[in-house]
Amino acid sequence: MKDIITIERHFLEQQKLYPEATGAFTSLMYDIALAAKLIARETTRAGLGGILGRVGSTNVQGEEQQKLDVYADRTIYRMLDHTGRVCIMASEEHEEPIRVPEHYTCGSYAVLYDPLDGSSNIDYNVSIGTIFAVHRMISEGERGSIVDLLQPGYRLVAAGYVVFGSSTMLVYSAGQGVHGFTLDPSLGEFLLSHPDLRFPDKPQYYSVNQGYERYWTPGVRRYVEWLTGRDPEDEGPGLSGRYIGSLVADFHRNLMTGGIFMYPHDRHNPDLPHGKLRLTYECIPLAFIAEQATGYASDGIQPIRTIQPHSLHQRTPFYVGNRSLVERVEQYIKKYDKEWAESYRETLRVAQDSAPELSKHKVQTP
Ligand code: FDP
Repeated sequence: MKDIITIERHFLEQQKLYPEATGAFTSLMYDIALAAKLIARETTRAGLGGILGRVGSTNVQGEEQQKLDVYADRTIYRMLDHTGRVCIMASEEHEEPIRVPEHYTCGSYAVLYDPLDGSSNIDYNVSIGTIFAVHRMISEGERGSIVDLLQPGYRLVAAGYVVFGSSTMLVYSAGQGVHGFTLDPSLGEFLLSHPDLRFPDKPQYYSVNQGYERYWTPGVRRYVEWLTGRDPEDEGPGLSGRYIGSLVADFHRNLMTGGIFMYPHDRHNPDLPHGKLRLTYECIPLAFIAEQATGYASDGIQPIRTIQPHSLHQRTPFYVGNRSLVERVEQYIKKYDKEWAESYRETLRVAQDSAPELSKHKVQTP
């Protein structure tokens, strides 16, 4: 019989690699896995339980919240708030950082999460996901602060996502490669199904909302022409397109097949000149996983991992996938979108400089 490795066994084996470990991190990962199981139970029952549909409130991004978003958000919070392992949290569904209640002790980790990404797909039975990021506390004091949450990606301790699809998978990295676990519903256990995941060398797919093509800057447009074999000067890889419109699902498929996911800056929405995706909740954790799996993530001009976030809900252009494909888009933007790149760089610099609470803790990029 093949050796069955439960997620618990895997975490405990990983812990042995760090003789100084207290076990707090291992337990935190296990808490997150338990939250994932609870959310999976609700997502699979959603159609039956009448849980689908909109709650009616709107979140800080101006998006309508749906019942499963609320459930996922509360579940993750409740699994983490009382454990003594976390000092502060932030969720894509809340404008402000989430404090650990005063009557619970705080631990040394700051956790950010997007409880249910791709939520516009919920009503249509399309895959959705949860994304999480774990930082070590760096602020003074005991109960954590925004500074702990606004750390650049290269300081991450761990990150992961759960994809609720034809099966539920939890994929994570704590800096020792990327490992995927599939939930066996009959056992209620995540079992190691995809150890040491890496982007295949030969990519198959590109994922972008092509409906916005008319708003793209020349660099992005020419890059996609190259990707799809339409550049007369350079044949390119001629990739096939796949876009679910659910970041976790698109990212996951590309990790398994090789490819690139992109949500570029565009010019059609003055409120979102830097794209739609959130740096802290979505892009930093997926960038960490991508790099652990031999890939790369960029905002078009620099690695996502080196960006100092200036606010919790900051948006960023996002390109992630096989390293060679992402580096190539940086070259196109450098060559054809100079003006955009300069103004973007300047906006970022100004925003970072005007985040006073960060100045004391500003860290050098590696
Ligand atoms: P959603 O709005 O459904 O939550 O981050 C938000 C996100 O989904 C991503 O999961 C997805 O990749 C993207 O937005 C889809 O946006 P478009 O509909 O603009 O393509």
